[in-house]
Amino acid sequence: MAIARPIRVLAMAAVVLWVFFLYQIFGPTRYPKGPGDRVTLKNMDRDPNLDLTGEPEDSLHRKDEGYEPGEAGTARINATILSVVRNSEVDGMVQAMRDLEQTWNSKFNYPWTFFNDEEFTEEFKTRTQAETKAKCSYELIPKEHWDVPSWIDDGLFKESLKILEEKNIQYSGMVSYHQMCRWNSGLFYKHPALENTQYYWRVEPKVHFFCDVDYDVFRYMQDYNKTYGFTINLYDDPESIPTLWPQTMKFVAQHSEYLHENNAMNWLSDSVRRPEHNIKAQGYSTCHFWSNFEIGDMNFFRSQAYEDYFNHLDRAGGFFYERWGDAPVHSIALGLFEDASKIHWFRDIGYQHIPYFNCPNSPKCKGCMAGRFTDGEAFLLKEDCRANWFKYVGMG
Ligand SMILES: Nc1nc2c(ncn2[C@@H]2O[C@H](COP(=O)(O)OP(=O)(O)OP(=O)(O)O)[C@@H](O)[C@H]2O)c(=O)[nH]1
Ligand SMILES: [Mg+2]
Repeated sequence: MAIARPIRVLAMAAVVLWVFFLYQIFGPTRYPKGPGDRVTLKNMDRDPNLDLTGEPEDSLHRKDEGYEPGEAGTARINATILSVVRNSEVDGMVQAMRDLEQTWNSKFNYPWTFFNDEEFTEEFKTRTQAETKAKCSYELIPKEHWDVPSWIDDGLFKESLKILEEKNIQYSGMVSYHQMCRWNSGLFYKHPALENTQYYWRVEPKVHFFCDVDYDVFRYMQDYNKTYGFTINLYDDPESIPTLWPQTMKFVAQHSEYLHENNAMNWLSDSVRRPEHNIKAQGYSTCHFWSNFEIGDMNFFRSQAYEDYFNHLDRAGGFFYERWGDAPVHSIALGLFEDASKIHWFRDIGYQHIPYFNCPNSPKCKGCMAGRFTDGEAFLLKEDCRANWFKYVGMG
């Protein structure tokens, strides 16, 4: 039976439209391509990772200056790469080590220190040590640093876990996740194995490093008087920290002497961008340095200000009754008690912890796309808080 031509054309058009419609829904996610697109970066004219990135300063220490493994490495300063990790994550740890050794540490041979709440297995030790010429140490976290503290009410904790899980707060149902966040917040730098160590670089299993870094990053921190370095700057889930800011304000009211005159309060309390986050977190923007990457000076955490702040938070119970993360806790303390000019964006260190990247535009980088913030769904783009850091503090 012959079909009239107009009907055929209409049917064809319907098929084409249908295919286009399916492609829009199931096709690849599109990302901002550059200067014209400001989905992520409302306050930024242009993502700085699209600009060519070099090293941070002229005077830097290089691998030929005495960084051989062992005693011969006299140029190394008092620093370690560190990781708190489970035996079951050995594959991810080996992969992360391989990336960091290849891009940086094989030139400088800084020691690795691994922490665990259980004894490390022989397999873990053998496989990680095989990835580096540097010394690896394997440390048990003392029970009194890891256990849920005595003042946490068991019944209230169990009830809180249920509520947190109902709110779908990631990992909030795992008691160990709460313990890990508390340990990373206020206890890691008190481990006896770090007693004589000042600087640390925190690494998690499965993270990636993309760019050759050809200078001693720890020496950079020391020489240029930096306290803390980050790569990724994010919004947090306000539901995980509803009383963190009110508790912080209570502490600050009692200890205004700890506020630094050049603090980053504006970044912490911004309500212009994502006002609903500020409201839910009761005055906190929720912006934080993503602490799975941190390069820091432990003297900051060992200061009286931080000690008092951590103890105040610890007593308030929010590591357990809520799901306070070490990222907002470190970030709030740094933002309030430290000179903001001592906090450094390591824009030249290409980095990924799923699902976010710091990906500079540099011939030293391989395997990540300059300026890409996420390879996840497009809705994640709004989690980027770098724009506010640059707006209120700068790019130093
Ligand atoms: N030893 C030990 N390490 C832990 C435990 N829980 C978490 N960790 C480590 O703490 C770090 C953070 O935990 P993750 O599970 O990566 O938490 P996250 O980064 O918020 O979540 P992901 O997105 O799944 O990576 C990682 O280095 C883990 O290996 C634990 O119970 N024991
Ligand atoms: Mg992780």
